[in-house]
Amino acid sequence: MNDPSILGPGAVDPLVALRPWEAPEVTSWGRLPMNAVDRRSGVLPLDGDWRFQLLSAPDAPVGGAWSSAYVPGVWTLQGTDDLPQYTNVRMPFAEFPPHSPAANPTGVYEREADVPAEWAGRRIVLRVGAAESVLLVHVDGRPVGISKDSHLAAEFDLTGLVRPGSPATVRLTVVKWSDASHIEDQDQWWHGGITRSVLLYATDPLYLADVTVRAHHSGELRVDCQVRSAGGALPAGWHLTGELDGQLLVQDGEFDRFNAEDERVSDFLGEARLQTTVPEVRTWNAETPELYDLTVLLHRADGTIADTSRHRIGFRDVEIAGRDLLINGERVFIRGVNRHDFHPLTGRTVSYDDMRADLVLLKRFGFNAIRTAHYPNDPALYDLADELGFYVVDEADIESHDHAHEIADDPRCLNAFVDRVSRMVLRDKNHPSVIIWSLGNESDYGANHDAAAGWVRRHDPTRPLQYEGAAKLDWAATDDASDIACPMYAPLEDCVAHALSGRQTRPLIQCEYSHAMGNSNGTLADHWAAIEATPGLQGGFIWEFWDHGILQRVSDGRPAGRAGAGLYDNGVAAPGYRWAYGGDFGESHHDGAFIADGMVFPDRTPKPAMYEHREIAAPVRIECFRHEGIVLGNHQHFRGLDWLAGEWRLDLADGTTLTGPAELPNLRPGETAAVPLPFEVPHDGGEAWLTLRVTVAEEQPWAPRGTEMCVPQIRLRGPAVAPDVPVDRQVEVDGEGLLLHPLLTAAPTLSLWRAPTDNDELGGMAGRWRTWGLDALVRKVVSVRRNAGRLTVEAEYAGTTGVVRHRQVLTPVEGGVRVDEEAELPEAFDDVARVGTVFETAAGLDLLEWFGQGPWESYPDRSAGAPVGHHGVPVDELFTPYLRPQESGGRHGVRRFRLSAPDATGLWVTLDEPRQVSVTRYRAEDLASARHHDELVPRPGCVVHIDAAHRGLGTASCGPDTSPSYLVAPGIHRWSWTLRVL
Ligand code: IPT
Repeated sequence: MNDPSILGPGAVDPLVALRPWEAPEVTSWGRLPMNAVDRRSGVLPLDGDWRFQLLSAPDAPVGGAWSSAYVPGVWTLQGTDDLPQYTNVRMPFAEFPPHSPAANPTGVYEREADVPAEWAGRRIVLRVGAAESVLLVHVDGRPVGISKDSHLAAEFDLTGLVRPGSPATVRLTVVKWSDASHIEDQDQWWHGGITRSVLLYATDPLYLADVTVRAHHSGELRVDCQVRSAGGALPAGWHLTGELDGQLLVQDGEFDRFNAEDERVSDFLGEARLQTTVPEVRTWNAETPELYDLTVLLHRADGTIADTSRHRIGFRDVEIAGRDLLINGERVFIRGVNRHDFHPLTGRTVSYDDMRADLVLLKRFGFNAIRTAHYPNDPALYDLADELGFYVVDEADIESHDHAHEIADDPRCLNAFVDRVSRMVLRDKNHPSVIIWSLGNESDYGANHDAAAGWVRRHDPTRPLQYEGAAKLDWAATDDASDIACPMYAPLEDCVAHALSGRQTRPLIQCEYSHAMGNSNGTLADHWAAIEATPGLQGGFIWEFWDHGILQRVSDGRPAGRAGAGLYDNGVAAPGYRWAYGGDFGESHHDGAFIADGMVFPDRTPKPAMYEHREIAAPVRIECFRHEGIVLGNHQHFRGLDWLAGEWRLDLADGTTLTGPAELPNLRPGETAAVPLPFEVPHDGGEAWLTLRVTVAEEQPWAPRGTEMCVPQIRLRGPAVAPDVPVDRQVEVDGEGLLLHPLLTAAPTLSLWRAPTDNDELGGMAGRWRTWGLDALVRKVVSVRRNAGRLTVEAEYAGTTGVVRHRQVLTPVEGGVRVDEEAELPEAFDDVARVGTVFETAAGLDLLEWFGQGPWESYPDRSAGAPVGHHGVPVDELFTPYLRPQESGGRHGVRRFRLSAPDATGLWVTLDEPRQVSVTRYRAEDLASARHHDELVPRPGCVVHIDAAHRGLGTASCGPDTSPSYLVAPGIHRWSWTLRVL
């Protein structure tokens, strides 16, 4: 980056000469200390188009040809040839730490900043919101500073370097690969650029240097304010005041001076306190996030204001008592999710509105906690978490996954560890939402962690600290860098056993669990049943919120970037576009679709697993049905039920639905009460289900009135059996014993396979199925026997390592044909995807109506969120467009269904008992052979699966498989169904 135009001929740039990209000891140079003073007003924003050039290496010469790049943004999504790359654990380059590759894309950003004339005499500061991974700063050709730590801001004092009233040339050089990349080895896309806003601000030379708020749920408030003077003593009469929701706070005592009281020391660093006790304080918690406005004012002797910092604060306490994590003395459940800063068009640059939309969605789906995986998130995220109500585990930007062992104990990285953790704490300490600090992710455990832990425990004793890498060595240890046992993907049985062992010493809250890759999150409800029933277990953080698909043009493989706005809907990219995952940008070194493992699609459309979570987190639940009525319970920690409204719905098997208003009793948290039903339950009508539809009654900052919060349900009556009446008619079959039917284009045959889910593939099941030949069973008819109107077809389905005997008995019944089936699986097929029937229908049957669980997709081990009822969904909307096509669209517990054309013709199927059913436009092999959704060609008719048994989904792509009760056993399976024409 030797640039004679600004440095003079032959000059060597000292920032480049230092080669800071291969110097782990150098975490910064010239960078100001991190602090929590609010600098949102009176700033000069420098966002927008900057002159830009991409060098091949940080020491390559800067040329004369400039293009432009938008700030904030990553250049990898802005038309350069340096494209995004996805790797998980392994580094994208071969060099060992602290080295980086010689080919090292380096972005040079430059623009003029018009420093306001009225800033004369003031202290002028440049803030770069975030840059990855090394930032070099020059102003008017002069070196100003260096910063690493890609997800926190870097500030530099430009006073004396720039002239108010004149433009200054700001150059920001961003080196993509460095020693720091080795400790930013998170499971996400690699990008390069400036990802958060750049601005200038000015202060009085005597200014607020930091503000530390301690607000307890007792109402006690202490605000410690540091004041610094950049070149003078504190003049007499200068003082602090504060305002708390309009109430005046006055400075308590004199300034404590931190630096020498020696006349030769010309600057001043001191601290003073504001304090008060708020009577009848409204405390902060994630359910009722009460905030107070606090303004800290630094006054000159004449009372004029020299500096101001505004905060929204919450009165709350976090403590660990025994093995319980308490918020304001309450043991709360942590219903968390891991969230990255992500956007499908702009990468790691996220807008305030996008972050707000993330959090609003999470609130509506019952989440109350976020782990900022795996770095400090955009500052606005914490403001939103304070306001909307989330418990935040704030995580430092440290993940050295590929070289974890060397780095955790490498003294050259000691500074980086302490720097990254302490800067996060200094920035975020005043947020009531932040309840736990995290030392980072997947970085082994070494002395560098203990150093950082020591710093945090000294600086902020008001919050616990967690680090998975420390606690995993012994969940019961009491002397490591973690106050919480926070495993990842631990088997549920191990968590329960630990809690029951008598050895537990600290809360157990999984930092990652229930890996949401593709069609996943099996057994989530079982987890929560155990968590709620087991003292010592308090919840966890689902991995993760986002599918990080980048919107990509299919024609040339380029990222759509900001021009892609609006080119997606309902989780699906517009024609000509797709959601890119690892490998789609031509990378030879990548980890494929492992980047698509979220609860929402890249456009934030919720996946069906979100509804599962919503129900598991239901604030109000039906406990049981007793003579006196339905017993309801309040499952919140702090709130009554007054903000909610309810409506009863009764679904009878005969299709009758009754509704009526529900009076929700104003229960305190943990209370239950019986409530009457507004209608009589009819005495007959077979199966009967009662559902309470709970909605928001009082508008919430995150939900308008009427937003559905949960649909708890209870079965009031079991099914009544209505036998089919055999009739005297013939059933038609072809020469192979396959049913002939005018509406079926493929006759019902046996199916044991599904398009492998990501869990099936990565958990090894799909490989076994292929070895067994389940994806290409060869059917051979053995016998066709007719007995009166009834036809018995015996067949064998041969895989490569076993044969399945199958019998179909076809009986003409009133209105149609009854199909009784039996399949006998050899012992060798001890874990198949499904045992059931598949057939295909003629085109035109586009609406599915069913009585069973819905309306969302559900599977045997993920069916808590889909209530039983009468549902209707167009066939095209039944399918969930997981980024890598796979088994999708299933509905659990289906008792009967109709598949009809707009003129109401079609077919009608009743099942012997609640079964797993799917109706899509795709055969399993169509799905299994596609890499992306846009490659799928919908069939005109429907592919219908009716399963006697369907394997659970589990989470084996990263973590435990489904539990044994959701596996499909070998041996004999029987099922029957009746097909009628409408
Ligand atoms: C774990 C990581 O912490 C997380 O970043 C993500 O990679 C997740 O798994 C899987 O998607 S690490 C894993 C090897 C246990």
